Amino acid sequence: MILRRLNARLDPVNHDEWLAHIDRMKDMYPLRYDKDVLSGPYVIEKLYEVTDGDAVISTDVGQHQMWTAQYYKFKQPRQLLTSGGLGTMGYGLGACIGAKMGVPDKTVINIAGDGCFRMNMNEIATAVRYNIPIIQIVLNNHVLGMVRQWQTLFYGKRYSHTVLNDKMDFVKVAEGMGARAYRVTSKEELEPVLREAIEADEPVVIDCQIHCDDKVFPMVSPGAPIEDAFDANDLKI
Ligand SMILES: Cc1ncc(C[n+]2csc(CCOP(=O)(O)OP(=O)(O)O)c2C)c(N)n1
Ligand SMILES: [Mg+2]
Repeated sequence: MILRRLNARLDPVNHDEWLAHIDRMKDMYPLRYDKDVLSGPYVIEKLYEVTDGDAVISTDVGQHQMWTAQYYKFKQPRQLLTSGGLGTMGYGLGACIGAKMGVPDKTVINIAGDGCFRMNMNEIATAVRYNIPIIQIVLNNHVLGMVRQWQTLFYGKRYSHTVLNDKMDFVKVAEGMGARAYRVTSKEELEPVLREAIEADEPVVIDCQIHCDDKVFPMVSPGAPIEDAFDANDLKI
């Protein structure tokens, strides 16, 4: 368990001590992911790189939201628009369009999962109608990944209502609404597509195909205290 053995002797009001502690923790438990394949963390890190960390980012709710918070190193207040623990699937695209209206000179991007994008993707038509050049990235794992992760780890892999195995083609749907659209299936394809999207003066949808069993760590078991956060090493998976 990550936190329990480290928190014990910290002075609750000594901020320097806590910041040093956080640095120690980051050294001991760096965020890790498989660098060989296209993944949510890879997309977010590349996005950070090509936008110089200056984009305004909105998210929906799920694993993609956690990866965004973990891997995009936000520099300014109000640079991340997310519904946080309220968990409002479908929030991101409308927030993104609104943000772009507010800061038209900035690159404004919504990071959604495929489940969340299904909830309000019709708003791409709104962005096209008013020519609001937002970027919509869909981290498409073909599952309700956040719920699937729990079903995998705590519910014996009983995948109830979390597999989105329909024939949805987000590229065709986006093009049908008049947006420019790309599908990205490998790491190599990502960067040029991101650069084209940032240069484009029109709404863009990017469908990034990632694996259905990628997970977000660290996490906390149902009912457990935050001190019992664990990561993949604790599970030996
Ligand atoms: C309206 C609503 N329904 C259900 C949930 C529970 N929920 C939280 S995350 C999630 C999965 C989201 O799936 P997706 O958008 O594909 O994101 P992923 O976790 O795969 O990145 C669900 C169903 C919720 N937060 N809001
Ligand atoms: Mg998903």
